[in-house]
Amino acid sequence: SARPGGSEEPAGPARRPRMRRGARRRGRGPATAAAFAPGRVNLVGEHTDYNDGLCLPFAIGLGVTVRVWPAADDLIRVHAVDIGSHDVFVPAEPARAEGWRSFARGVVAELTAAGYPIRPARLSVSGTLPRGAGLSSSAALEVALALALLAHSGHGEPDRRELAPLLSRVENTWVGAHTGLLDQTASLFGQPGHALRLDMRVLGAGPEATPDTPVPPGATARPPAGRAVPRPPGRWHTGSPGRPVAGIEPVRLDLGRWRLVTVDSGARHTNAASGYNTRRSECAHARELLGVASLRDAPPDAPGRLPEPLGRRVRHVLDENERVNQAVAALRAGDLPALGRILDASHASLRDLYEVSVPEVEETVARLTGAGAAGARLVGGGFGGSVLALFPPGRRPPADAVRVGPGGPGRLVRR
Ligand code: GAF
Repeated sequence: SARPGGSEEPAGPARRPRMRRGARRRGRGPATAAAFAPGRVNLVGEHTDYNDGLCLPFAIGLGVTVRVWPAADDLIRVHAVDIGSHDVFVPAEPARAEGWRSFARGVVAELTAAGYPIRPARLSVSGTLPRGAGLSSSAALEVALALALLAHSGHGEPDRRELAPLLSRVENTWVGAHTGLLDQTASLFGQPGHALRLDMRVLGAGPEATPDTPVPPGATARPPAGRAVPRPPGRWHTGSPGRPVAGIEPVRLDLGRWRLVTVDSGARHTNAASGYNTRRSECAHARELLGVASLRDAPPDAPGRLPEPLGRRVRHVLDENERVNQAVAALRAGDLPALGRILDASHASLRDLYEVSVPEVEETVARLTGAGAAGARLVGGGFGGSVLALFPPGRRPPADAVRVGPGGPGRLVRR
């Protein structure tokens, strides 16, 4: 979600979609690298990623662009163009910082710790994603930073399976949001024309890979050694369509004359400061009481064996995994009315069982349903952000709706 890190995070507002060309030219000469990374919409499968579960996101056309120039000194200087803010730090040892500054510092620190030292640089960050609107502006920022900085520092195309958990550690260790891998995976692996059915157990994004609880300052969280992640043989896939990746199943998203739109509820949120981390701890507590390593293994009668609210939380996770499979079946059958009903059911569950909705989101859902949406639900971590809605032919979405469709993955772009 467009989330952790707070209101200052440097992806630009949606209403100013154009990049500022001045930043590119301001006497700096050609950039040595530039990368674009998209935000995402999750069709269904919310709060399942950190429970070893299933998700169905697609990367969207809006995103974040990072440009890099050589430095004249030993420092990294970041210009967040859209908010007119700056940061300066030492690449070998970034100190902690608040708000949007934690992202670049965290990405540089985690890449360095993983064996990819980052050269001094001047960076500009700009974008088209609304911040804090549930469309994953944070992950887009992390992915664009990583791709641009790796290219600038001569490391070439990374193993993207390695990159997703690394960037999730930035959220966890530097930003303080104990998120899973949904957003980074969507931004790194998006495929035009497709949603991605993600099996987080195979991708290794479960409770072990991304910690439930705060990581001590200065420590770098590592996935446990020896965790078996099935990997396809051969050189790593760079996000180009058609290359198989274990745990990622592209599902054709053919909407015909139907439309998917998002509407910003106007309620800003950050995962670090919302109830997100509490939900995650509740799932950890439920696992403990049930004696299972992950909620993917929870038996169907598990909700009834737990005290509330844990029973409701687990009921949501189990049903939501099931809804991902139902949505895949509906898409394959071209049954868009069924997809609409699945969106509604997911929203009801997020509101009543997982309890992550807020009044502004409820008003937005009601407005979209009133306008004729076949289904509408909050998207991302909740506690604010955007609502996703599916409109049948002949029904007009409200004026503030933004049409969304599946785009490509984060990538190096022309400088
Ligand atoms: C946020 C998190 F970043 C994701 O990891 C995921 O948990 C999502 O909320 C809820 O599905 O976007």
